[in-house]
Amino acid sequence: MPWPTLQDEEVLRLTKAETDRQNTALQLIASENFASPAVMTATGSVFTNKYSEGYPGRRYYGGNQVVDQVEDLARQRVCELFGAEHANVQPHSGANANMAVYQALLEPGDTVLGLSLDHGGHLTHGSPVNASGLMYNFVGYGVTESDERIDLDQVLALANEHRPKLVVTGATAYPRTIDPEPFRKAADSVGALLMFDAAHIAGLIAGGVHPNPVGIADVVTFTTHKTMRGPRGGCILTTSDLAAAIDKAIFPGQQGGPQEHAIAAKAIGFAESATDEFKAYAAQVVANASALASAMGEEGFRLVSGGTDNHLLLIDLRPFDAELTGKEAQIVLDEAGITLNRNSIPNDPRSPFVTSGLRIGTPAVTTQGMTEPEMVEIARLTAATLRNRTDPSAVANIREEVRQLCAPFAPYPQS
Ligand code: DSN
Repeated sequence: MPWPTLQDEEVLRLTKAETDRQNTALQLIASENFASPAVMTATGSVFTNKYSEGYPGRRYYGGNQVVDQVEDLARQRVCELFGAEHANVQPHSGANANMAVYQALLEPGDTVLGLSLDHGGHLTHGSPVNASGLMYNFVGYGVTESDERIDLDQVLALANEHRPKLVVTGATAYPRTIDPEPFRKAADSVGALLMFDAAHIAGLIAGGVHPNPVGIADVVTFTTHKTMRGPRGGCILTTSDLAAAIDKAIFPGQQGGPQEHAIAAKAIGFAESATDEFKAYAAQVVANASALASAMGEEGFRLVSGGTDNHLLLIDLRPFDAELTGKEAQIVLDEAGITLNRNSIPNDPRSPFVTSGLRIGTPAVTTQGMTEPEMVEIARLTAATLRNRTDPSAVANIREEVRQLCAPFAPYPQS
């Protein structure tokens, strides 16, 4: 039977429009990046056609001789990259990875320590509206009022008071290095296991610019598409003794058929992350964030914790303009081609839907080749947009400046 000849003009038009948006605007969402053409080709490969429930050598369907090799390749590459004993590369997302870890290590109702969402954690670290918070008894720790860094004394005190079975660390909106060692100590002090959610910083760890929690935490989860710059998806690294329980919790516990096209792309992403070029990339991500933080400070913004050690900054808008909310800022910046997300700041008086903060990340702009001088420009354009937010023609002029800034750095110029 011939293939359908339909040219889906609507989807083609939308794909072109999205490519244009990505090529001509600033992508500053801290969890986003640009995947390489090789990674994107693998996600559109014939592996998309195959069902392969189970694991290499232990599948429920036939025809998995090649799929087994691609999944083994991905597992082997990521274990080498991080020095892990065992990897599960099947999680469709970071949320799935985290839920599988809980299923493997906990019973419903068990107590877990996690960083509160409103202090930079993640939905799956026990938010009451997420399955993690509904199924398990999460106790939240936070950042200190004085330096806005994770309150390690509080972590120890809460561990002692609540005797958790699992301590979770890792964040989505925390601009500082997370040292896994104090969390290991807190977990050990009460005989708990330790999970490190490295979703945001996996690429910084792979690139050697942040401490590697593998070998310190019992389980490390991460996503493959943020600083790692691979395809969308999740991954779990663990010790040999927890491997069987983790694998069982992913399949059949949380998921059915794995997405082998994504796993093929993960294998490519892991190989890309093992190169010297990626090490230089990871270092530049951090250097760019630091330059952007200094320039934003010069423009009158307050940086939560006073700066950044990683790929993101968290901005408190109130000293810049007490009336300006994160929501309003996000909307007008998007109009100017500066795409980022509003974010709660620690102890934010506004709701999570409105917020007093912005989260700004450098992984994507660094992939496209921008360096410190462009960070100064981004700070200037951001401040100018917010100062002129009630003047549509000023915002339109800034959109043109953004287009010019991005032109030499288009990530997908041939598309
Ligand atoms: N959506 C991700 C982020 O932006 O950090 C977390 O899952």
